[in-house]
This record gives sequence, structure tokens and C-alpha cells, in this order.
Amino acid sequence: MKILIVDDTNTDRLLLKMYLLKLGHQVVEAVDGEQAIIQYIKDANELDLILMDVQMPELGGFEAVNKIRSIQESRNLEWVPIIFLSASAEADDIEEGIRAGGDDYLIKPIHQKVLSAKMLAMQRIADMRHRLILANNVLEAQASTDHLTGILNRRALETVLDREVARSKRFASSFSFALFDLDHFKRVNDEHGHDAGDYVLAEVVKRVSEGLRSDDALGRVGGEEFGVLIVNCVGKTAKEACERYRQLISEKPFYYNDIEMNITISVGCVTFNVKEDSRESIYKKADVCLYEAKRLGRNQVVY
Ligand code: GH3
Ligand code: MG
Ligand code: MG
Ligand code: MG
Repeated sequence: MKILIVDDTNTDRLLLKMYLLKLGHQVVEAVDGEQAIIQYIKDANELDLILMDVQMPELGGFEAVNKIRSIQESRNLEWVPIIFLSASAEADDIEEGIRAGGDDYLIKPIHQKVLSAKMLAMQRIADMRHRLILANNVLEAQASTDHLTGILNRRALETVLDREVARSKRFASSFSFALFDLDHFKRVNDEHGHDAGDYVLAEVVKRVSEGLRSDDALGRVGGEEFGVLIVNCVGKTAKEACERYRQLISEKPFYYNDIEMNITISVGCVTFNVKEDSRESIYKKADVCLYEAKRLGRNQVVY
């Protein structure tokens, strides 16, 4: 475990540190409540436990924990279990500590055996938390991913777009957004089957991904329709980027079980106007351009 020890008395802190290191834990130290709060904010994601002295000058242990719990709430930081260490065995003190947000209370001097037993219990909690965090990360990744192609789904792309719109307004910088749709894709399914269609969708994503720069974002916004956030790129250059995507699809045929398929896409592209656009408006504008590209005969870019 990674454990934060908070104690103003050097000897207490060092002794505790020695015990914990011997038990195989990793230790970070703070000498008062203020420092503890700073450490917590910095390390909330990695800390498994905080051992908090109660009697400290300036900010005492109870107040420090109170603050840590409210910062945890307001900034949405990770919960970390906290155990108080105190010379006082008063029932009132124990109650106050737990009410302040502590999870346990040990009375100094702390017996080495008691400490190692407590660490065993805390290790179980830490393991459980790690499993929860992992499961949560997996769920979050799944919720933002399109399963067939592995790229962002519509919701996730909208989130990325919202972030870019906000960034753009803040820094008065711009970006471009493109929507593309496979041409006559229904025919692929009708002529070669749904599996061939699925294969083409995944391949299209692979090819277009090769044409993206690292900060660009590609998402699947519908069945055979995709959105691309093209960052730091406006006007003619954005149109050229779309032209590149189009060519990556049309330049060579797709092969699925010896079936050769020629696939094309139509692309609608717009540059974000910092003064008047919103996520909804550029989406709509890109859709109008895409529709125009279809109307003009498909396999082309309309900017
Ligand atoms: P257009 O050039 O006007 O876009 O013609 P289109 O045939 O591509 O458009 P239409 O909207 O008529 O048909 C889209 C097709 O995309 C119909 C649908 O079955 C297919 N499709 C949508 N999602 C998937 C998918 O996940 N897998 C497969 N294989 N096909 C899909
Ligand atoms: Mg003290
Ligand atoms: Mg289509
Ligand atoms: Mg479509």
C-alpha cells in the first residue's frame, strides 16, 4: 500500500515509517495538517491509506480530515481510508474523529502487532478499491466505445466536441468538423451480406484512422456515418484533410473472402466559427454539406 503518515513529532513519524516499510508498504510523510491536505490532493489516486496524528499545532488532525473529506466531495477526488493516531483514549475524542471523517482510531503508543493487523484489514480494503476502480474504468471505456469499430461512439464524440468548442471559445482558436457517410452502403449488405458490411465498416475506420493526426478524434455517429474532429486545422487545409480521407477509401478496393468491393464516401466539412457556432450548429452545417456531397453525385468532399 501507499500510505501517507501525518505527524508533527519526528520520532513518532520515523518509528511508524520504519514499521510500515518493514511490512513492505510505501510511505509518504507530512508534518502537519496543511501538508497532509496538499499531499492528499496531489496523490488521492494513488494513496491507499492515511495515518493521521490528532494533536498537531495549527491545523489539528480532526480539522485536517474534515477538510480532506470536503475537498474530496467538492473536487470529486478518490476516497482514501483514514486512521487517527492519538494518545487520548477518551470516548468523546474517538467519536469526534469518526464524525470528522476518519474510519478508525488507534491509541498511542501503538503496539506493533495491532498496527500490522490493522494494515492487513486496510490491505483488504485497498484491494477491493483497486478492483472497483478497474471495473469502473472498463465500464467507462465500454460506454464510450463503438463495439464494431473500436472508435468513439456518438455520445463520446459529442463530449470531445463539447470540450473542443469550449477550448475554442476560450482561446479564440478554431477547428474543423467533418461528417462522412458510406456511399450506397445498403448495396454492400444486399449483395455480399451483413458480415461483409461489418467488415467494410471496420476497414473504413482503419483506413481513415491512418489519415488522422494524434489529437484528431474519429467517432461513429450512426450506422454507416462517422464524425471527425479535426483540431488546429481550418479552411482549405481541413478540406484537404477530408480529401485525403476520401482517397484513403476510394484508392484501393476492399477484399472480404475473395469478394472485391469498391467503396466510396461522401464528406461534409465545416470550420467552427468561434463567434456564432455551437456544437449543434456545426453538426448541422456539416450534415448539410454531406447531403450536398450526396446530391452532387457522391464520392466527394463539400466544404
Ligand atoms: P447513400 O449513398 O445515400 O448513403 O446510400 P446508403 O445505401 O449508404 O444509405 P442508406 O441509408 O439507404 O443505407 C444505409 C445502410 O447501412 C443500411 C443499413 O443496413 C446499413 N448499416 C447500418 N449500420 C450497419 C452495421 O452496423 N452493419 C452493417 N453491415 N450495415 C449497416
Ligand atoms: Mg502530535
Ligand atoms: Mg450511406
Ligand atoms: Mg447514412
